[in-house]
Amino acid sequence: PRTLKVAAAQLGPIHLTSKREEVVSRMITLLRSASKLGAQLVLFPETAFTTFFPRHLINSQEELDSYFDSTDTITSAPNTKPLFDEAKTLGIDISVGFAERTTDGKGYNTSVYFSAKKGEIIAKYRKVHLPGTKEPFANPDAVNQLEKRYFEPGNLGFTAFRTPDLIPDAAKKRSGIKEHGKGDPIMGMMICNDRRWAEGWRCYGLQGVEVILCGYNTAGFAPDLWGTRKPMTPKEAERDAVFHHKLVMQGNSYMNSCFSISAAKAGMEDGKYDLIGGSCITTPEGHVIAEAKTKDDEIIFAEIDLEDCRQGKEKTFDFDRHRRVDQYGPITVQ
Ligand code: CDT
Repeated sequence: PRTLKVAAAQLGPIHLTSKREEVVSRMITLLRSASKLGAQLVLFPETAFTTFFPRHLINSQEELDSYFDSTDTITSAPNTKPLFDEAKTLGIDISVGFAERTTDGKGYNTSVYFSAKKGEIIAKYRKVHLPGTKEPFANPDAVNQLEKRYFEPGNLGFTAFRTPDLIPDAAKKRSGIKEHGKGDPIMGMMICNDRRWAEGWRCYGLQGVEVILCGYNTAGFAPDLWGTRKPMTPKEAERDAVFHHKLVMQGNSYMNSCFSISAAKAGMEDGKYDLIGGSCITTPEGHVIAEAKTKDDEIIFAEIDLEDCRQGKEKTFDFDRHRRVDQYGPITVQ
């Protein structure tokens, strides 16, 4: 077996007024709980260090900038470094989302993968599918999602990467996945809304992905944003939002024969904006094997065997034998 102990670190609400130090200290507490379970990899949510600020119209550049970080300094800045230091100390790889500001002033909704053994970021992903609008809705009670205002669409593609140092060499030799080389895990990151789009999953699937990592902030009730067949109460809408979250994680894991780990920022942020929970771990057969019980800080943990990806990759979804690309042209035409 190629066994991996993995966890999603769900975060409860973070507010506009929350202090970074407090958030990072909560994240470190979660990391320590995961460590006690033996976790080798912990996934944190989208924009994990702050409230989900794109719901607000922020006109002050200074305030807006306070929600952004640079990839160059995320592991060394005083208010984020302690998380990466702790990961290194505990020997746990982490993947974490944050709003990224580049040196030329562009904004991206980004997540990085930090290797504990290497002590550095080894992969970066920028969210491709940015939901919502550029301008706020006229309805003052609407929940806005101004990601198109604050972020550029991601430009790094869906690039799978190998994570070194997680699987013992002996187990790797027995892996037998010829086309995937030595047997180090093949991972891919996506962020929130991306999980609803089959195309990103398939791009990863085609690279032999074994574990998808997806952090999210998903509004439980946002009738101006969500398309629903009939009006729903906030409770019904939230139930539906959790259903659709799990539906896409389970369905796409199955169709691409991979595990998936999803981590929510959950609960009532900024006084009145409720985010769903539902962080979970799914198998290549599409089953949920671990799931959040709360909408607060919580570790969702599972021991997985990457060899379980083989059944699907070599049979039902053996792409080399069964895909029919000559029929798929419309997918990439505007
Ligand atoms: N953060 C994020 O991408 N949230 C979206 C909300 C949907 S807006 C229509 C999501 O897909 O969960």
